Amino acid sequence: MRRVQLSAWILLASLRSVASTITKAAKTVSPAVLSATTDLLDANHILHFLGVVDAFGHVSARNPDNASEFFLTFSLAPALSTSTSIITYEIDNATAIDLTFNTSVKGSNVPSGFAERFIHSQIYQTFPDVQSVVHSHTTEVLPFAAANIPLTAQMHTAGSVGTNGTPIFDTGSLPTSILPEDQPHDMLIRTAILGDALASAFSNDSQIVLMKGHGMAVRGSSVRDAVFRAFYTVQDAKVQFQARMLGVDVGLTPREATDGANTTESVALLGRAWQLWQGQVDVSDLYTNDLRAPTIVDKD
Ligand SMILES: *[C@@H]1O[C@H](CO)[C@@H](O)[C@H](O)[C@H]1NC(C)=O
Ligand SMILES: *[C@@H]1O[C@H](CO)[C@@H](O)[C@H](O)[C@H]1NC(C)=O
Ligand SMILES: *[C@@H]1O[C@H](CO)[C@@H](O)[C@H](O)[C@H]1NC(C)=O
Ligand SMILES: *[C@@H]1O[C@H](CO)[C@@H](O)[C@H](O)[C@H]1NC(C)=O
Ligand SMILES: CC(=O)N[C@H]1CO[C@H](CO)[C@@H](O)[C@@H]1O
Repeated sequence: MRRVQLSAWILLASLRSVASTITKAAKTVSPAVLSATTDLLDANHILHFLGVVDAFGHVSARNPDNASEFFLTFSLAPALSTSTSIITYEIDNATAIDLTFNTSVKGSNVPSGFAERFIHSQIYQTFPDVQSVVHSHTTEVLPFAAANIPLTAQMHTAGSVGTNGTPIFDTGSLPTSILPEDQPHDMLIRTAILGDALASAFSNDSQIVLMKGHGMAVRGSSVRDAVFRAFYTVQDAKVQFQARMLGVDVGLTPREATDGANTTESVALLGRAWQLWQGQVDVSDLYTNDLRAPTIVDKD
């Protein structure tokens, strides 16, 4: 009885503190920005929970109120991000404007960003329809780029992988006009010019580009969509690898891939996945989304 009272009290106190933080944060941005940044924090945590990112990798969202800007955390492990980590960037040359939830911190006072923020800026610049971008180093996709075997859609949840084969981007084959000799050859996308080269590797058939020796870049029509595509690209790589071991590499037809993506990336099915993933990150103390209340409350 005493324990029940105590834990109910702790629950109430923590809900109250989450609620007061949410109210404070909500007042400083529009409802559309609050919704996008809430999903962005969840995306950071969910991609880690699902093993798509580790200490490295990142996810961003285009500003729904201003298509010339995007949101991306400063340089830290995605699992550890909170609202105070989010920076508003100008797409033009991935320039930091301010901290999204404390706009008094501006320009050079903003904590330093990811060296590879140009992956995000240049994909947004090249594709006006893209609302979210994921970059990860997920090991399951790496053998395909190494072996020069493109991924193809193997299942309906991975229709966005496409059927012509994902493009494979290789910084090793870029001319010196794009990657000069005096810049690091560490495969990182450190400049807008390199970001443009990566963005131009995308094909109309696939939402994914494999990055040789490095990872992948994923485009999405929303934050939830980009997370869904990134996770199922990794699942697809596992299935394709195993299918090859069985001596086949059949995959879906173009019609099956297109219709499969249309069905599984619908708001209803994305919502079902998102609800599960939110519940999973909510029961781990590692992740804090201070922009929303927890989905699962203690039944004690
Ligand atoms: C949209 O963002 C750009 C880049 O930060 C900025 O120059 C412009 O003033 C913004 N537009 C509005 C209407 O706030
Ligand atoms: C773009 O940003 C980079 C790094 O932030 C900076 O070194 C470079 O001078 C900028 N380029 C332009 C054209 O503003
Ligand atoms: C915003 O940042 C400034 C400078 O770091 C700090 O003094 C202030 O307390 C912050 N405001 C909020 C609401 O966190
Ligand atoms: C896509 O799915 C929606 C339902 O989510 C359906 O109404 C629509 O006809 C589908 N479009 C295509 C091209 O299959
Ligand atoms: C790479 C890519 O996605 N290219 C184009 C695909 O087709 C549309 C038009 O339907 C273009 O806007 C894209 O840029």
